[in-house]
Amino acid sequence: MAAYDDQNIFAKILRGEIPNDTVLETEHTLAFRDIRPQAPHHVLVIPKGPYVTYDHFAAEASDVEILDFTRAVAKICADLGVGPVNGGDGARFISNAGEHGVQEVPHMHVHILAGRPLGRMLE
Ligand code: D5M
Repeated sequence: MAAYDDQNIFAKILRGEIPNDTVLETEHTLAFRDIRPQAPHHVLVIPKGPYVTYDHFAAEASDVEILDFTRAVAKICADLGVGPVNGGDGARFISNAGEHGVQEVPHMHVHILAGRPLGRMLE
């Protein structure tokens, strides 16, 4: 596992050094709109802690951080009206990790994409 690089762009957003279009902020989680949206709704959800990838977060974050993160995802889907559990049309959740996952920003994040049919990703 590569060490966490606190100069990555999401770390700068968390420190308030770079502006962001916040959708939701909780004690342990921040969500903001992606700067290069691939769908009408494209939100990035990040833990505030220094985790590089999804598996790093899942292995090392506290139960409280993980619950806060997952409930933030649920709230964003509900607020956007896209979560099928609330009658929405659906969404896709993606977390790119590492070199083969083509992760650009080395701070754990989940993309929420919604607002249009997204097509099949896996055959
Ligand atoms: O993708 C990282 C994502 O982060 C990519 O969709 C662009 C987005 N990005 C990069 N810089 C910013 C800022 N400053 N605000 C909002 N969104 C940003 P991945 O390949 O999953 O690492």
